[in-house]
Amino acid sequence: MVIKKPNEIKSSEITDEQTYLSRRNFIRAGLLAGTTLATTGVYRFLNPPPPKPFITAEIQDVTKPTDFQTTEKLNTFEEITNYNNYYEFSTSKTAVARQAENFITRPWTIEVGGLVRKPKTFDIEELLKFGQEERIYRFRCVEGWSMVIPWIGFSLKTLLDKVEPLGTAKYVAFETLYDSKQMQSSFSAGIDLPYVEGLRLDEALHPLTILATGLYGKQMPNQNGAPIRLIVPWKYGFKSIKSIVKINLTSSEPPTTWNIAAPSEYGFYSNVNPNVRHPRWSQATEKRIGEYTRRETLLFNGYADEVGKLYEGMDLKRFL
Ligand SMILES: Nc1nc2c(c(=O)[nH]1)N[C@H]1C(S)=C(S)[C@@H](COP(=O)(O)O)O[C@H]1N2
Ligand SMILES: [Mo]
Repeated sequence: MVIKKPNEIKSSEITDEQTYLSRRNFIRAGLLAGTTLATTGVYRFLNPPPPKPFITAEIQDVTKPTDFQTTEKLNTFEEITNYNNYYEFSTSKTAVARQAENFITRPWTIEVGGLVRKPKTFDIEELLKFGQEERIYRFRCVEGWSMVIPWIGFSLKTLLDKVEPLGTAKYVAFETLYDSKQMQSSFSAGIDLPYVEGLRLDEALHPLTILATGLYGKQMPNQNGAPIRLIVPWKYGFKSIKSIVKINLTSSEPPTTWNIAAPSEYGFYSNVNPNVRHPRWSQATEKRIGEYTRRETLLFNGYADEVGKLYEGMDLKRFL
């Protein structure tokens, strides 16, 4: 196990807690005194919970296609599973793992419908039998931090092909489970729940877009969106919706959680773009978790060769 030096923990906790506070302040400012939040932040910074191991089953028969690898250093399992955004469980990144520890993910189904020829409800056990591949992707949160994560999963296209989208289908809408017995309220989370997201159909069908069922060779840890979540590596992390129970094909652009929460700050597209500022901070650089200096953020998170074509003729400063 990696034991972090105390000063290492402190510097990252300070930066990240501040970013987290500033992201949430839009909605909380009027509800709670800033000092309450600041005190919580200081408390968490002085008392970071220890990383704990999460045991999930190995996934068998994972192939490793050469086109989806990277030579960049991977983030550790400990980093990936103890620094999370999953507001249904907690708005503190370091508390999500513990809060989601007992999340029940069996039985689990995804209902796929809307503008399709063959609507179908898929059982998770069936989805886990779709050819599982390792996909090592950069992952960039809109807050300005990033990781490199060895996901396991399959192309979303594999699933969409089975339901046969109609010609009128132009978008794909996704929904996370909302269970008030296992999750906190929308009020506590500060965002509307259930969490919803969406993609244009061509984005959803792109070979880089996956439904992830695990990471580091194991089934998906609860805090990372068990048992199955979306990964769209060229978009800000909030597009990568967790613990999906519904997929709906639609003719018009579906509503998305962070756009509903703060429409002037988060758009439908949310492609990683160093040249377009968030209204309250620059997106030109990012902090790779585990590194000490910030690095340059890449257009489309470094996937411009693969996905640039999807946005030809679109003004990226307008379609946020
Ligand atoms: N249902 C749901 N999905 C979610 C979120 C969330 O709060 N709820 N957070 C998003 C954000 S902001 C990020 S950065 C990623 C974080 O994924 P990770 O914890 O696996 O790194 O999940 C995204 N998907
Ligand atoms: Mo994020």
